[in-house]
Amino acid sequence: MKPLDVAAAPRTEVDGYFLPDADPETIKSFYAQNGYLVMQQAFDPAEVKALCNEAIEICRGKRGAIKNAEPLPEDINDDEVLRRFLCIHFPHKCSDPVRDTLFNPATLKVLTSVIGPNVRCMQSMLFIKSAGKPGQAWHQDEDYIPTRDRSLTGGWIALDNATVENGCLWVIPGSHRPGVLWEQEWHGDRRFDCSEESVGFPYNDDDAIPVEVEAGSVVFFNGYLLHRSLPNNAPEGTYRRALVNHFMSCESHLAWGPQPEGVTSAKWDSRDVVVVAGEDPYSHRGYADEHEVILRPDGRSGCMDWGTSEPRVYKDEAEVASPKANA
Ligand SMILES: O=C(O)CCC(=O)C(=O)O
Repeated sequence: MKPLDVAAAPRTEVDGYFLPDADPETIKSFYAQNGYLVMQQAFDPAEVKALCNEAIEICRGKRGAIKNAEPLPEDINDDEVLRRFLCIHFPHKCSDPVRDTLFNPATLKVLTSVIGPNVRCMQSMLFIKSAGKPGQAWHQDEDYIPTRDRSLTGGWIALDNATVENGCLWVIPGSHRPGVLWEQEWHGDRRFDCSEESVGFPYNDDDAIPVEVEAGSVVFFNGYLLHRSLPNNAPEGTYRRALVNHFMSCESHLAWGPQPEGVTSAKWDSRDVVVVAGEDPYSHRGYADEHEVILRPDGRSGCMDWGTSEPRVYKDEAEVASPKANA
């Protein structure tokens, strides 16, 4: 694929790149086959700028405390603030401008085409990824957010032009189709953050394509699609910011988050959700507030296994600890 030429954006000739007036059936059919698509110009430059400014307010704690974030000195500038954060989960729960992105018209058009008329959001993630920050190894989002009907869909809003150099998303087109959740293991690779890596799948890096996009585009991807991002190797002082919202059908249960006591897995349905389109057949169950706005570890101060809390060691740390064993 030709590298992103920002001056020539939007892309009109490249498969999988659409504009908001696209035919919903064409969107649906490309997505069913490939497991991803790009909706260009979903957000205009003023909206993108406002979201970047809001990201600073969130990081500064102006929208409420961020769990696991260290207190910030009062006198540091915006760049110093942003460089301290890689990814904040659930910003839609503290910020109205972030929550408003869930209702973006171009986004709803794609979601109702690829999921169905009734759609809810359960998660958002604000990636800052300043120069030098790691990416996330190969994974499938349903590893983390299990839907019953495989309707999980990420909507990755580019807040900067996302390029190979600054760590755009990479996807393996069609890798969602087998419907298999591949095993995951610790990678020990400094290019990536603390999340585990999917292994044992029948594709290799040559099957992957970079999804370079202009700021304001949204990359949509299926919860079974293998995807990853590499570190931001662009010059110091630059960012690859993205706001990712996760959606699913309202019909599916969502066994995610803290399992309520006395509720079987079959009946477990997290109600910490926002209905963004259509109707929720379970609205009589009410809605909850379970998840906190939280900073995700980026690996700088170590990683641990989310299940066992055992420490995870990067390969270079292991080499320092036992240089002879690795000689
Ligand atoms: O933006 C990134 O670097 C990774 C995002 C991602 O993998 C995801 O949203 O699932």
